[in-house]
Amino acid sequence: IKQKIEQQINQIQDLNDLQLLRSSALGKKSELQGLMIHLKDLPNDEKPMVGKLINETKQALELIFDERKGVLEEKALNEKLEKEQVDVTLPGLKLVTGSTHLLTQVQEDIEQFFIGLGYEIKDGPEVESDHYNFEMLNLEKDHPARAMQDSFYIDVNRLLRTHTSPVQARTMLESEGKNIKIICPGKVYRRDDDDQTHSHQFMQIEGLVIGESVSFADLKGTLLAVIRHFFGSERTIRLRPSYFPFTEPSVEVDVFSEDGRFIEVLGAGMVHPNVLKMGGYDPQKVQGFAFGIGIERLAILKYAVDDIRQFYTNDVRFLNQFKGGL
Ligand code: FA5
Repeated sequence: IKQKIEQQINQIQDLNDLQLLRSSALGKKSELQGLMIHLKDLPNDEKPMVGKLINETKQALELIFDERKGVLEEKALNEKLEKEQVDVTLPGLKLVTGSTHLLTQVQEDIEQFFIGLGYEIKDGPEVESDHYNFEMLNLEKDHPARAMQDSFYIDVNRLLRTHTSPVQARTMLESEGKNIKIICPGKVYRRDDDDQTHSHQFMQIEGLVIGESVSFADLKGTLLAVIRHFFGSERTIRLRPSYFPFTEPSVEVDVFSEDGRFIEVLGAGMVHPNVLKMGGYDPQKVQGFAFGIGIERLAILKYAVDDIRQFYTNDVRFLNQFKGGL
């Protein structure tokens, strides 16, 4: 019996098969166990000897099973190691990662600048009411200046906001007469014809400061500081008088481009007394300044981008140039 089983053991190549053989060779229904049962039929003087022989055979087989198990386990481990071997000299796969869009980088840079000056960041709805987008900013229904910002209306009273300035009105009402120092970045929409510097959808960063003795000099200093921060002190810039119904006086800032012309980057001014009043502030007691910066225009001027549409066409060859951050 021992020889027969030993032969079978040595032929087995698989750990599962070995386990099966072990139960059939040594288990309850095995030949050896059958002999044990028949022990009682033997003459008394033969019983101890035969019993001993059966037990010794069992023990010897256990050992052989264990040994074979060890051999097979080692073989399995080696095969596994062989299969999982890593060739560190193979060329790697190139991982293509995304990155922050240039416009977001510019937005975050300007945000950080204003956070450093103690401004809070606000948010406002892109679908806005006519009331906030125009009326609260001193542009009644038939005001001719509404034509300055041709709009996408959704119904009679709602439109895609044409600028981030409605957030001024919302913040004033929320603040209930307290001092204000906020910026609000976001998307805006206009029925402008797309060209190199105009898009029907673009981004602005609104700013609003209200408090006692806020002056035009503060506005000028703030605008100069943010423009110098972004473009450096070498860049030629121009402050030019302008007109907005919600500020008086009003100005615009132009930055000199690489191709030799001034491009307008922002509108600003001292908050109009009517706007302060509608927002719940007394123009006799407090003053305010506000500005609206075009984010695309900043990026165009700093990186000599030749066409605003480059920002929206998602050509990775364009986007990859700005992967490393500002
Ligand atoms: C306004 O939108 C005013 N709300 C700005 C303002 C805020 C004035 C607070 C006073 C106080 P304007 O239409 O000029 O103004 O737009 C502001 C800036 O947005 C422009 O200087 C320009 O940088 C950018 N901009 C305007 N139209 C477009 C366009 N179609 N495509 C890309 N950028 C634009």
